[in-house]
Amino acid sequence: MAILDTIHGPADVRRLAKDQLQPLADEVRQRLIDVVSETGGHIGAGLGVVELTVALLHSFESPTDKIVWDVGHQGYPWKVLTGRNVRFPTLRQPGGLNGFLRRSESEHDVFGAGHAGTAVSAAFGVATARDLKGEHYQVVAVLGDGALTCGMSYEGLNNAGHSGRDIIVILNDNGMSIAPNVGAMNRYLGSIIASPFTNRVREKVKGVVEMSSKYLGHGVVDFSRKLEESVKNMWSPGMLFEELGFRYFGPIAGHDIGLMTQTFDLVKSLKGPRLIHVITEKGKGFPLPEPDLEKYHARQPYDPVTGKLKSAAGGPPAWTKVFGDAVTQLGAERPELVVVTAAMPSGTGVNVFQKKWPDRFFDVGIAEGHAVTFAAGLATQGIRPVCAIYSTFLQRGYDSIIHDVAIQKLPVIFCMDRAGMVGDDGQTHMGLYDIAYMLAVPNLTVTAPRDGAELIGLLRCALAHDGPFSLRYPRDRTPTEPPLAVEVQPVPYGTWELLRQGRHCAILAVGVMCAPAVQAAEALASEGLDVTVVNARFLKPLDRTMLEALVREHRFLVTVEDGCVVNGFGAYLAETVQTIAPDVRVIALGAPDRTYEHAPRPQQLAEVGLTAEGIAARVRALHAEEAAVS
Ligand SMILES: Cc1ncc(C[n+]2csc(CCOP(=O)(O)OP(=O)(O)O)c2C)c(N)n1
Repeated sequence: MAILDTIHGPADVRRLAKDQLQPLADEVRQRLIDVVSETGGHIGAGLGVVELTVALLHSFESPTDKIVWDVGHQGYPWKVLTGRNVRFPTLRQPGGLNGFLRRSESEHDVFGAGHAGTAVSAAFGVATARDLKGEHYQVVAVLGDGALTCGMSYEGLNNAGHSGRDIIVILNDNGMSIAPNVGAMNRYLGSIIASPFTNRVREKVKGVVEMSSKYLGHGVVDFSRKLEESVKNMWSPGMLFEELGFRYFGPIAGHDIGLMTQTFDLVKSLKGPRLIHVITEKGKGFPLPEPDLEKYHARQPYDPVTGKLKSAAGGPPAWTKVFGDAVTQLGAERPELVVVTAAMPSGTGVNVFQKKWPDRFFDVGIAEGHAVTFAAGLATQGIRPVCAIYSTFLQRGYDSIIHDVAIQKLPVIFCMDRAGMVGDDGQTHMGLYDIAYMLAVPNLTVTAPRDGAELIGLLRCALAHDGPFSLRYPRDRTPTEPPLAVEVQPVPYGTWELLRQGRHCAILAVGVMCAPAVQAAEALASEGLDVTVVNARFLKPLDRTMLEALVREHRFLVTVEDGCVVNGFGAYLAETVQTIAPDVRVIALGAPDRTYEHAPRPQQLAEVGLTAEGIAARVRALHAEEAAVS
């Protein structure tokens, strides 16, 4: 790592001779492959932008110039080259570097992210602030072609393009979202790249760049005039962006550092909104004999030489797999069942359904709001859509859930993966908020299964129910091997399950919190404390019959949920209990009101006491308090 060892920040990249830039990129690529082989992480996107990152740091002056990356999952080379190389092996480790970019980590991380489609809006905000304050620097948004399936990216382009402000957008086009990219824009970008005209233009770009270096020596005015003429010739391929108010440059080869630095130097001397289209290869240089583009995206630890995954731990299947298999099996029984996903076919497990029922499967792109309203439209015509979207990303679809689905009581089923503590993706991906936001939606049934069999039973219940319905489950393995869908009966609508009868207090556990709640009760029983445990699988509606029995027989109820405690299930239950049994206390255990750092999920749960020991400790203390009062 001869050159990389001398790089402590962007200034060190800028002082390198041009012929040192590609060797530096090669070292950065190897560094990524080596470190991520130990830590796991989003390797594919980072490998694709190594040269782009070097070129950006060479042509622009971060942190004076502001580079805003979309998502931030491609930010590993950026971290390595902006002073975080020594700490890079701490990536995604507790207390170490985050897997995305964040303001608190470095002055070079202008805008934190994790969700897609925010870069243009954020960069335009920065550019507007610069102008309001009369300052002078470049603002650059870097986004992938996947981000061009996000409505928000167009809202930003529409606003920025019209404003005429100085802003540069770099479109990093690798043809991939996580899965192969989808949609008309994807086809449009593909047609730009494929057209013979574009190939002529590409040659022209080279010509202009070469000419610019010559003219730069002779005077800027002359240069600008000639440049303007030549640049006009390059405009046609990106007509659509031009119509939006951007000057389009490209497409250019995104692994050619020389061409990129020359193009960036040239484009930054111009004014107004400009868009540079670079073509890159996701996962470039990753050592796998068989390219498997989707699997490059995020990877568990692997062998750095062969790229093969290190052996995974055995045990019951992941919730994602149980759901994917179940919805596919149910698809055979229900021809009207379709699946909608927002760019996450394998992440949500529905790639199994996609293979079996391609005509009943819809990947709509990174467009969660659209996914939900599209599903609502399907539901108006008797189709039964299942929306498979991560808890954190469904936040984007909230208005559609209320306005399009719930008010019209349409039978859309929401299956929220990655609900609860999310593990090493960290704060931007936390699935802690869905219980709170879903409980507030009128007409919506809110549920959480405690194991794979119950997930299937709840899906059956959802399909039999004429109205919106949601299920949530975490990024984890299920507690037990699930049965086949044909072997499972629907869960009776609106019912809880009594897991253990006691008398001192009752624990109402949500979904995966049932197992630690039962363990806690068993531990407490050995101390003489007799605790009831209820599987509160319907968070809404509440099982009023069982609730009335519980408040008759217990002095306090403890709710346990893998979600934010603010406005969670405990708060919802307390609102009812205070009207039917004002003397009964409700104590809510969940994630306190703060953000959570990346760490393994068990560690995150332990931190907030959502373990058997944590629950037992709280119940023991509450019981002692109660005993002291009475
Ligand atoms: C709102 C939202 N939905 C889904 C995701 C999951 N996700 C992370 S990266 C990604 C693909 C992004 O594709 P692109 O912008 O082309 O970047 P690339 O990975 O190709 O570099 C997706 C779907 C997300 N981050 N945010």
